[in-house]
Amino acid sequence: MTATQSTNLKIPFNPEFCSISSNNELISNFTYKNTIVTKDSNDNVSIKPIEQNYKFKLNLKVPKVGIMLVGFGGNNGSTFLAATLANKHNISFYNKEGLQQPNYLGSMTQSSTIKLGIDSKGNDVFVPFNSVLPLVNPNDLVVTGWDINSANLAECIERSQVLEYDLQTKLKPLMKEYTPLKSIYYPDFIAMNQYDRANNCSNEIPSDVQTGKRSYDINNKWNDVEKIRNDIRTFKAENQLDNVIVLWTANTERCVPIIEGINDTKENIIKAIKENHEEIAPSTVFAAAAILEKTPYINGSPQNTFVPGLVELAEANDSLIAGDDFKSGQTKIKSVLTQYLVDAGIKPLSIASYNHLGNNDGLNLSSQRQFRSKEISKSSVIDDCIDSNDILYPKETIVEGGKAVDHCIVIKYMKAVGDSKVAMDEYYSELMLGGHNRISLHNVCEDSLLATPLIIDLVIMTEFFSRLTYKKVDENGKEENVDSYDNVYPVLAFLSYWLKAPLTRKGFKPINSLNRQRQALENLFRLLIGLPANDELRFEERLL
Ligand code: NAI
Ligand code: DG6
Repeated sequence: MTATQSTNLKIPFNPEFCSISSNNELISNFTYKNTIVTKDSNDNVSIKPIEQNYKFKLNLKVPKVGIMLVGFGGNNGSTFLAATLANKHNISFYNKEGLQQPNYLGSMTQSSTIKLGIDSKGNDVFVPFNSVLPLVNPNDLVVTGWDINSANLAECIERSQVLEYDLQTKLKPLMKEYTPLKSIYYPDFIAMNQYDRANNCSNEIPSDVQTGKRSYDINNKWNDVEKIRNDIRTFKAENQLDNVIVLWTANTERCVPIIEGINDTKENIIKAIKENHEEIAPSTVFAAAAILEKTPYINGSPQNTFVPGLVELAEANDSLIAGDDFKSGQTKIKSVLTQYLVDAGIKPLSIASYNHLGNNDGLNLSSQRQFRSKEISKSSVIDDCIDSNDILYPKETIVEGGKAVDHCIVIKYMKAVGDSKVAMDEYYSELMLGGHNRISLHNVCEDSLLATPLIIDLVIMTEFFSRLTYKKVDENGKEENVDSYDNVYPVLAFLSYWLKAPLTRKGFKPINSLNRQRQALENLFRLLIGLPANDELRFEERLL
């Protein structure tokens, strides 16, 4: 089978399991197989294989997509716009090594490959990730966003000190045309050291004539939701967009307590917004507005925006959400390294993670309550790995509330290093017969250049999931819903690869291990073109 000209598929699909509908949709049949494992009180294991047939439908038409970044003028927000413009306009630039071409290194969708199969000699054949199924090209994204600070985006790239000087100079004429939309500022949620930035807020009250001090209305929160909803609708209409995605890359907020009657159900959270409850944060306002507009909302920061009431609201509105906290440098390595150690049967005893950074994110995190949000999300990333091995970590040896691994997170603000965050980690593990292994890492994470490609991937994959629908089919081939397909479940746990503390469906534990997260994405793409899940058996080589 070859890719036909009537579709925009570059890679052929397997016609045994797939077909193209008259509406240019890829229809794929797949049998999902798993095993139910039970253990009795004597630890005897029994297994029961299970199967479920599914029919997937993917709209192959790539829509025109807009992205609205909350925190547009920050290091990530401005680097995101810069990257898409530099690539779109093919802006090359000089650094001390010579002429550089724009690229999307660090973006899995743009710069990585998937194993498709083998050649006639049995050797692996890889194809670009973004060639398997039609995905939005990041160059085509229409970009805007909100910021509490009014600097235009040319000023922002200068302030953030992320990009090479020559690239900044070449981008500035394009970037000065972008000015952030007014945002919402409730001072209690981000560090007080951000107060001076807040000069672009729709909830600002005219300043005190005597002190000149700015103040903000925190008692009109439903009005704030309506303002954000209106911004989304206006952006969509003015740019004739098919889809808009809202992504929070603003300062880390403090976490909110989960309070019965306030943020525990969809009805209560709407009521709490309308009653201006003090635990309604700006990120709650943005998320609620996006969900009510049925606009996907992604949380790139660690605060617990997705309280149960907001998740319920997303479920009720069938609106996609994903979070929390971009998984960029230190944490990505941690999830890979810990998995290596534990899967090798080596027992990590302690992980000490220190960082210092000198950007505005670091300044905000120098405040205890905002640091605490980050500490929680950074701490959770080894949980599934530890849970997976009860030879190393027998459940009965972990005292209630205790931790299997001593894991500490330290973040310090050091202005001098700017966006070049320094991450130092020590992994101390137990080896055979009382031996010990100490691995020390010194990792300079150019923070925004690592995080921005993740934003690109999150947006592109969220758009992809908004085109994917499915239905169940019984063993006799009878479809669950004859006339319709369902949207994927609103909490997009498929995006866990890019997130430190993946939000999951209630009752399910998150998957943190990077390889498992990536495998899920690869296999989903494969099944949609009618290929089996990848395995590494290589019988061509290993069996005669
Ligand atoms: P930044 O401090 O440079 O940018 C944040 C921007 O948000 C600022 O321009 C600020 O004025 C704005 N802001 C604050 N409150 C706002 C509100 N209510 N509405 C609109 N704008 C608001 O920070 P950076 O480096 O861009 O990071 C952004 C977020 O992403 C932080 O929460 C950070 O913890 C998170 N993050 C960053 C990673 C990275 O590697 N850069 C990785 C993981 C998460
Ligand atoms: C200090 O850790 C600042 C943070 O915002 C991080 O830079 C960010 O969360 C990225 O962390 P990591 O662990 O994924 O590199």
